[in-house]
Amino acid sequence: KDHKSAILWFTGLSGSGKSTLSVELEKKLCELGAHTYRLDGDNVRHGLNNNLGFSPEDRTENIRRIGEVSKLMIDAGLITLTAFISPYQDDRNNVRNLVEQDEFIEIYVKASLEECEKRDPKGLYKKARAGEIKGFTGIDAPYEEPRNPELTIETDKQTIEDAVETIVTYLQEKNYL
Ligand code: GGZ
Repeated sequence: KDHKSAILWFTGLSGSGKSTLSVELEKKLCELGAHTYRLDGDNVRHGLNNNLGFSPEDRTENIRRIGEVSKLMIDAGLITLTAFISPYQDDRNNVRNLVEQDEFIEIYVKASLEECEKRDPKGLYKKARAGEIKGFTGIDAPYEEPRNPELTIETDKQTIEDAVETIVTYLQEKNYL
C-alpha cells in the first residue's frame, strides 16, 4: 500500500518512553504495510555518531546528522522514526526546515522529570544526582519543551497502546497512510 514519506521525530527526556513508543509504533505501521526505518541511540550513537558526546555542541551535531540521514530516508520513500532527546528547539527546527513542511512531525513524549527519575531504567538519573554523570538532561542540562509539536503524548497518563493508536489515527486523518 502506498504512503507518504515523513519523519516522526520523537523528543523528550531520558526515560520518557521515546524508544518504547517508536518500537511499538513501527510494529503497527509495518502491519499496515508502511515502509519504515527507526533511528535511535543504539544504531546511531554507536556508529555514525560514535565520536560525539553530550556537550551542547555535540548534541547539536548529533541531531544535525540524524536530520540529514532522515532527509535521505525521505528520498527513499520511508517513514522514519527517530528517538533522541533532542533537547534544543533550534536543533529540532533546523531539521524541520530541511524537509517539506508536511514531512516533519514533531511528537513530544511528555513525562514529568519526577516520573522519569522514578522509572530510571538504566540508573542514569541516580548517577547524575550523585554527580557521577555531569550535564545530564533534566538534572544539570536543559530540556527545551517543544513549543508547537504536531502531537504530545503523555506517557504517565496514557498507555503505549493508546499512544500508538493516537499517532496512527493522526497519520490516517492527514493522509500519510
Ligand atoms: C542525557 C545521556 C547522557 C547525558 C548518556 N544526558 O535513557 P537513555 O540513556 O538510553 O537515553 C539517553 C541517551 C541520550 O542520547 P540522545 O542521542 O538521545 O541525546 S541528544 O538528543 O541530547 O543528543 C541516556 C544516555 O544517552 N545519556 N549521557 N549527559 N542522556
